[in-house]
Amino acid sequence: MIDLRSDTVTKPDERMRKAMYEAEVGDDVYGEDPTVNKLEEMAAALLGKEDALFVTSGTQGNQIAGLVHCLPGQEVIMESQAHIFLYEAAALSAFSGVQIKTIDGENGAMNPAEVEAAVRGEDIHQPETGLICIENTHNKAGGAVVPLENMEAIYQVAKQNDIPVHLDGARLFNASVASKTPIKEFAKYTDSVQFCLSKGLGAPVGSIIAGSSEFITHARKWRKRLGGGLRQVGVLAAPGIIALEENIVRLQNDHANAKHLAEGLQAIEGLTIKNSVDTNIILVDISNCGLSTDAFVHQLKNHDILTGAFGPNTIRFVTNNGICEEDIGTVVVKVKKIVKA
Ligand code: TLP
Repeated sequence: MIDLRSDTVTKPDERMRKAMYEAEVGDDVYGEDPTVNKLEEMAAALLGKEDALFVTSGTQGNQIAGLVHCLPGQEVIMESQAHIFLYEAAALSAFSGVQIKTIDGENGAMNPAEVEAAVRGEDIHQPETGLICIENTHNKAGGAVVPLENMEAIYQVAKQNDIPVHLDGARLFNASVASKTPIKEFAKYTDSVQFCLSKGLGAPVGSIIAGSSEFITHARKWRKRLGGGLRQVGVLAAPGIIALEENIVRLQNDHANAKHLAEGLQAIEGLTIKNSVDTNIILVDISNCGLSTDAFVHQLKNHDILTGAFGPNTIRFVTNNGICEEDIGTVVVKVKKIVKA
């Protein structure tokens, strides 16, 4: 199987499994797991934040950020296709008790002037704006890199209005590698950051959230409340350390493979590439190829290729650690075959 459904599907390689086996562990709820502590220190240093926390998933990281930053009855501003809005089962409303105000972005980037206009004023009828969320890279915009200048401008709006900014950086390292910008630069325009170890970086489990020491103290408490205090969890942090030490640079292979795949698919009559393919995600419009999204996904599966529907007439292909250059050629040949049939 060539699995292009997501970059979440990668399996830990031998180095990671060895590191898991050999990991020194302790009770992380007491702060005594040396492997977790090392991972958190590494992540905080990479992001230029005071402290960091290992959490179970990207969703948990984003939700903890909401819980720390917001009070029930507040409103959170984010882009209308944000993962937190579309794919986290309304967790922000369920846990933090907030409502979400969406802004349509361009390639995942919100216009700072529109963000400013969306900030609530002093009116008894209105909620307070409790948080602004940015997503980088932006999944629904096809792994688009939200430009640093855009993040800076939104951060300025936020600071002028005394509102914290959270970055859903599930794929922040893809943004960093693609734009040749140190991850710290992106983190500079945020009060909290979440990034995933278990996507392109190839670890089997986990995310990091980072911010000020005070933010992480509160985040640690919320993680415990949510049942995310995981005892001898160094066995899961160990592959995260390998991910940060060895797997960041290799994201450029995923990006190159995505570019090649997009070129190959674009040349097939009936298919249109919808996004600029900045990183590892390709969105393909199949409305002119005579197949429904379900039929397209199903037929590719019959040819040992896994993809996913990602909106009306749209198929998402995500390159990842398990995909090599040769696979790209195979996929193009097989897609051509089913589209022509
Ligand atoms: N994204 C998954 C699905 O949930 C759609 C994927 O296959 O792309 N933020 C962003 C931007 C994400 O893309 C994801 C996962 C998350 C947060 C949540 O991470 P996890 O799955 O670790 O909870």
